[in-house]
Amino acid sequence: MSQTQPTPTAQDSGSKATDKFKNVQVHSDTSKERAFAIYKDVLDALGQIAQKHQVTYDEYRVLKNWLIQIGEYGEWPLWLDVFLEHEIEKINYDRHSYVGTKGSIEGPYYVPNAPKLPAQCEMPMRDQDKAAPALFFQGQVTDLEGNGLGGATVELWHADEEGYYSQFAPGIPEWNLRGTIVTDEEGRYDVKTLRPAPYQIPHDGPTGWFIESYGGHPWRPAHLHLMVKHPGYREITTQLYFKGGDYTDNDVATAVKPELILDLQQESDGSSSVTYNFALDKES
Ligand code: MBD
Ligand code: FE
Repeated sequence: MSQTQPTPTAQDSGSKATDKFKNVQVHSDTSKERAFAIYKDVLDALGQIAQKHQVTYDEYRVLKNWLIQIGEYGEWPLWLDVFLEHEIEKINYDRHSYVGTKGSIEGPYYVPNAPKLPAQCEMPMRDQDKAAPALFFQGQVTDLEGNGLGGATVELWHADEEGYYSQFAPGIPEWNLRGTIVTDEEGRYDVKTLRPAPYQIPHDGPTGWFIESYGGHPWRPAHLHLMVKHPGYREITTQLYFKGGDYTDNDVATAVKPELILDLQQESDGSSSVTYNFALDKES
């Protein structure tokens, strides 16, 4: 018998993402001059947009209401990471001359300090997750010359076969499909997980109303989230996608890069396997 779980809602996942974010200390040493310059440009741009489109009072009140709702639903982490984070990621990548593995957005559902797993491992999962098609994901973390980085950590997190992330939907074990894989002496890892499905961002709240209002869709392509770290090297936050998968060329979050698309080898038993290596730039 399957157990009845409370249905996950946008409000539920949103407020969890907001609560988690509020627990992180955030700080920026932005000068007053720089803050003023940015605020002024934001306000000027908003004013110009209002002028250009001759925004009505009804539209202004709808905007005000929507801003209030997105806060009350806790959906600022969701909306910002879906619609703005990719620009911030690009700016901060292009500012350097990185040549290692490409990054992508973190999204709202990262949780630090996932339990450590050995280089060869299976992701923590429930029996129902084991019924989904398995994905054997292996590779090596190296420096730019290809030398293996032993003891590097590969934090992996992704949605289950129903599209839910542990700690952001009810009834899922805390660290389900989350782990910190520690590479072996040669920097290698070899992990068994499940192949995630295309993912609908929560769309029964204000982020969904926003998308509906312009006739868009709330889908992201199936993806794995990763954070790769080794002392002395640039940390990489990235995502991996699947060649030929739905929405790979039409991601609501605009976070797909060609270098991050996996070409899976399909096995006869329905499982698939792939090798992906991470090359880390030296910390500058
Ligand atoms: C996700 O899983 C995600 O990766 C992003 C960027 C936004 C919402 C949900
Ligand atoms: Fe995600």
